[in-house]
Amino acid sequence: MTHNILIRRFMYVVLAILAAALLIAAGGQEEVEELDEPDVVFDLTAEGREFYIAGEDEQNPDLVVRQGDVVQINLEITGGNHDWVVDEFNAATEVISVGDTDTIQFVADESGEFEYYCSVGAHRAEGMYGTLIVE
Ligand SMILES: [Cu+2]
Repeated sequence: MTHNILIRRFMYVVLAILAAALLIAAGGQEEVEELDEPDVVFDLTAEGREFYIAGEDEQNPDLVVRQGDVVQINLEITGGNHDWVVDEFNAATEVISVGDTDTIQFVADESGEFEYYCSVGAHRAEGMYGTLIVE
């Protein structure tokens, strides 16, 4: 009897240690996603087949940055489901819905003109793209 109780207590201790280790591992992974200090930030909204710089009227505006910039995109969806993607920099937000936001960062380490677009459905073919200019 006493022997069984000891084994049971031992198992509880082992389980508690495993649970603590899992919590620590999970916490460590979240820290990896911490953001750098950006050189340039764009607050974008998306609805219909257009991106906008928040508060401005121009549809799918040129986004201009300097080579080497840490670029931060804060995307807010104001209609439909969309994401924001630039293939050449492996930059892509999640596909998100009305009222949701997602933030990504990437380093614009190559100069030139690159297409940013929405990868949802046929949005890109229907005109939901613009130009990221890296000077
Ligand atoms: Cu879209």
